Parts: sequence; C-alpha cells; structure tokens
Amino acid sequence: MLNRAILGNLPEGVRGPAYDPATLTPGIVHFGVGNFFRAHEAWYVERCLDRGKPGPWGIVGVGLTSGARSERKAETFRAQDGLYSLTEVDADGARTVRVIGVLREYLLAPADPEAVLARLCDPAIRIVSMTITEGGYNIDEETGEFRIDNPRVEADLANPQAPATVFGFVVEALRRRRAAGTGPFTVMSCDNLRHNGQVARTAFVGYARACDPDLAQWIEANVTFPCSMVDRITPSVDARMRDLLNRESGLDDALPVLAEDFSQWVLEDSFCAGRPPLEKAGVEFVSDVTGYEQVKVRMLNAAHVTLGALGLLLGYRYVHDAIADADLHRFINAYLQKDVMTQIHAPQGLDLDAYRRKVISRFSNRAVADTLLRICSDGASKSQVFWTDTVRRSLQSGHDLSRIAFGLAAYLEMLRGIDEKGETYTPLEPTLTEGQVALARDTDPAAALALPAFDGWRDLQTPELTQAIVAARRAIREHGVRASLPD
Ligand code: CS2
Repeated sequence: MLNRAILGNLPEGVRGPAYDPATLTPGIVHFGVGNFFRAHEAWYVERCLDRGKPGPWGIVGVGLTSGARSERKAETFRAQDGLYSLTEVDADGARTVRVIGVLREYLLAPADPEAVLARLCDPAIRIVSMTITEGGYNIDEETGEFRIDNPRVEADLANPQAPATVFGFVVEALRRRRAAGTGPFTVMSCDNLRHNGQVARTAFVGYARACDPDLAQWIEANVTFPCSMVDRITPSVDARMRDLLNRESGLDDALPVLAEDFSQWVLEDSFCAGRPPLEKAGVEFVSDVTGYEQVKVRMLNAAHVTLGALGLLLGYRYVHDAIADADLHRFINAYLQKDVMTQIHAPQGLDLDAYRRKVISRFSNRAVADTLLRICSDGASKSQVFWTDTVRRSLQSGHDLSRIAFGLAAYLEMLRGIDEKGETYTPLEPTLTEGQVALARDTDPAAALALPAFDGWRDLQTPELTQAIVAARRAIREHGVRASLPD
C-alpha cells in the first residue's frame, strides 16, 4: 500500500516528493478532489515546493458528497497518508510516474461539517480553491444571477452553521474569519468557465447577500477571485486502468491518476492573502485571462464535446478512435477553422493554428484512453459554456450556422443513448431532470430546444438556428451522421 513509510523506498523510475510531507503545513483548502484537480493544481503546487523547505502550502481536500463511494475514497486517502501517484503519458506511450505529497488531509464534509469550517477558519489557510464542474456555480444563465431558490442553497441559508454546499461553507467561514479578525482568503475557481473568477464572485457574493448584505459587501471589498484558464486532459481511471498503472509503476496505489503530458494554467495574479510561487512550476501569470480562456473553451472544449457526441453516435467509445475517423477529423477542423478561429482574437504570441493542431494531436493520444462518455458528461452545463459565445457571435454576424447547428443537434441526438449500430450507452447528465431528458428523446426534434442548454442565446431571435438544428436532427435520424455531416 502506498503510504509515507514507503517514500524512502519507491520503485525504480518513480519520483517521490522532494520534501518530507510530514513537514508540510496546510495553506490551501480545495473542494472537489477529482482526478483533474489531482493532475493539475496539486501537481503544480507539488512542483513549486522547495526541496527540504517546502513552505506552508499543503492542501486540505474536501469532498462534498455523501455515500459509500465517498466514504471509501476518504478512507483510502487516509490510509495512503494523502499520497497518490500521477502517471503522465505522451502520444508515443512514454510514461513518467510521480508520487504527489501535497494533499495533507482529506475531509468529508457531510460527515463533519464543523471540521471543514474549523479548517477554513484556520488563519494558515490562505487560498480556497475548487473544481466543482461547469454547472456547479448555480448561476441562472439567462439573468447571470446566483439562484437562491435552489433547495440546497435554501437549506444552507436556513441553517448556516451546518452547511452542505460550497457556498454555505465558504461564506460561513468568511463570516467567522471576519468576526475573529483573521482576514480573508482567496477564492480560486479552477473550472472551465468563461471568466471563472467573476462567476465565482457572483456565486459567493450572491449567496452572502442572501444571508447578510453587510458580509457580502465585506467579501466584495476584501476577497479576491482570480480568473484562470486550466487545461489538462485527465481521463477517468477504472479498475482495469488502475491495475495497469500499478503494474507499470510497481506501486500499490488505490487512487492513481493518469494524465496527458501536456498541461497549462494561465492565472490572474490576484491573491489577497499570498500564494505559492507557482511561476516556478510553469504557471503563466497574466493581467487578463479572457483571451486564453476563450481559446481554450471555444476551441478545445467545444471540439471535444462535438467530437464526443458525433463519435458516440457513430459507435466509437474513445476520443482517439473518434478523431482518427477521417470524416470526424475533417468536420472538427472545419468547425474550428471556419466557425471559431475567425471570431477569436488570440492573445499576443498565441498562434491559433498551432493551437488547433495541438488540440487535434492531444485528442489523438491513445495512451490517455479518454472516453467519449466522460467528455459528453454534463453536456447540458458544458454546452452553455463552450458554445454560447460562438453561437451568439454567429447569429449576430449572420455567419453560416450549419456546422454549429449540426454539433448541437448531435449533442441532443447523443442524449437518446443509442448509437447507429443499435448499441446503447448511458449519457451522464446529472443536472437534467427525467422530464428534461425526455424532451431530448422526444420524437419531435424541436422539443429539446426548451432545455436550459439553450438559455445562453434565448434572448436573441433564433428561428434560423432552431430550424437548422431541427433539420440536422432529422437528417441524422434518417441518413446517419456520416451522410449528413456539413462541409
Ligand atoms: C473535456 C474536459 O469534459 C470536457 O468537456 O473537454 O474535461 C477536458 O478534458 C479538459 O477541459 C482539458 O483541460
């Protein structure tokens, strides 16, 4: 079993922490300790810690969900002293393995909310970061406001001392820190959103306003919410992959992570209570992240979800197989070159065409073995983030809508859960109700346009887009994806 006792004796080729994890004190609390966080933020923090003198930047992970799976995960982290291995793999299959030591503690919030609040109130905690998914910020896409009528939010507002949502925890902790004179921490979103820092600000200040307007003002004036662009393809690891990773590393790790060799983090340097020297680990600090995040979500993520939907319908299950299909490859390139790149102002020094080629080659990395179902999961939230700007700009400028409509149509057809070979699969849409899923499956291809996924451009009059989506869905149903792909 991987734990601190074996750090002095790791298998050959496996790199361990440069410091003794026991000497690392926590300075960051992170909500949502999924694979992406462990391959991205934790990996950057790990690499900026000095040999021997690691500094106060250990991470306390917090899980917000209850249930047997979450409890098992918490127990495993405890048994492994917070250690886990990260395998990075390049397109040729070459691997490097590293044991990450920064996760110093893991708390399961539903089991002991007070323990989480106590941690958040510790003056040593200077950053609270989160990966809570695109749909996790509880923002009404039409009004841009935080939704206080969400039942989970209502429950936290009624009982702020024992919260269950990330909003309840962070705001209650800030209230206590303000009262104790401890001062604020930075709230750092690491989700794929446009302006993720501003979205986080809207969410946390919105929640605070509903419980204590004076506190909301204090948060607005004192807490910083840096925007960032985060990027690293990190697949899910099933039991087979876990065993394979362990066989190759020689470790016995119950929670190994796998990631591509590429990674990028562009971050606004806006930390009200200090930060680790992340530039030492390759984080790019810029004054305005907007251009980078536009490129990332509108190119990589939108292409990913589109490829995911089309690939699933054609009977593929892996990203590298779908992008190896010549027709899908051509379509994704056409979407990027004709519909997205023509609208984006790239940040200085960023070559959009090189970025496009890199995206395609990253999708082709078969050693990552990323599944199309993971890519499409929570498409209802992602599509708003990844497509909205492209759709709005295209509608406003009278740009050709054929490929955009086809991508949206494919996403809706994908939700029906059956491919062109008659094989079934289960789309993962945690935010959609059964009624909403039924809309997507309705025999009337227009019914699904009532879904919140389309709220981002509902204020524009969109009959031509609606017609194009409906026509594309009909064409896919009648002639199949391949025969219906636009040029
Ligand atoms: C994917 C992302 O879920 C998705 O839509 O595109 O998980 C993607 O792998 C990451 O954003 C890459 O940084």
